[in-house]
Amino acid sequence: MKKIALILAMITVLSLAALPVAAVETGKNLGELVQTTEKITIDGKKDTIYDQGMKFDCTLPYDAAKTTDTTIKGYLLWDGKKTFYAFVEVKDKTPVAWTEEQYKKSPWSIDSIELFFDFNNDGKDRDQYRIDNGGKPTYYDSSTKYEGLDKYGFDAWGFQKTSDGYCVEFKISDYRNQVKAGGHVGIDAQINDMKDASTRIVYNYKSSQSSKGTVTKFDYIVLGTKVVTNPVATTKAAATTAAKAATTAAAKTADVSVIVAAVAVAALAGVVVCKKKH
Ligand SMILES: [Ca+2]
Ligand SMILES: [Ca+2]
Repeated sequence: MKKIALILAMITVLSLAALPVAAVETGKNLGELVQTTEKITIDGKKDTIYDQGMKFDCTLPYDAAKTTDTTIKGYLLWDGKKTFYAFVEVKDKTPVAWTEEQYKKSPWSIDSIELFFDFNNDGKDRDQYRIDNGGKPTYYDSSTKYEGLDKYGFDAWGFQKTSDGYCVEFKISDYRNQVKAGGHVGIDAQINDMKDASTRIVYNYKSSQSSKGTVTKFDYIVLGTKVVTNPVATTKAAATTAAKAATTAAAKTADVSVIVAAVAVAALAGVVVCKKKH
């Protein structure tokens, strides 16, 4: 019996050794990222399609002793080829004025949002994209880049101030490693929330790995094949036409069921019109 157990153990070891070496990966699967071919305008305003994208937050304090009530709502999509779109709405109760001096010296010490990508999720290279509350983009690898950002995949950026904060929008492409459906991309996000010109509070994406910008701890998204599109808008004119046609049909037949249907259609049209006005 002992011999049989030993042989079985040896077979197990041999079959494990024969398995292909899995690619080195970090983090936890955050789910599939949906794709879209809808036109997205990079202007700091939220395109409707973002509602169907992956949502992300920044609710993990980098330093538990330093907390903030600044919050974000983030949305992420990709185009099925090579480009990622992100829109982030920031509610910042402590806006600190943008200055050229700070921008040149320490652009992370300005109210701003950062996105981190590891395009092939190998835990080696980290791409860090930032848009600040002056609407200025910067990129960081081992030093801050202010110009020629498209060389680092930062294709376009958008910004707008709002009554209670600001919004930023990123268009980022896979300049470093080619991405494709089914591929894994490591991600993180960060708020730099200034309380005054020199006090910075940092929050990161609340992920299980708590990477806080450390590439080896990024969680990852799976680039999905599901395509999302904007819902087809029902126009007021179309609804009115449908209601009229139904009413005419009802008048001709004097059929009670058709009249009921016509009333229902008219009511529906009213609902549609009300919804459109919101
Ligand atoms: Ca937009
Ligand atoms: Ca602030």
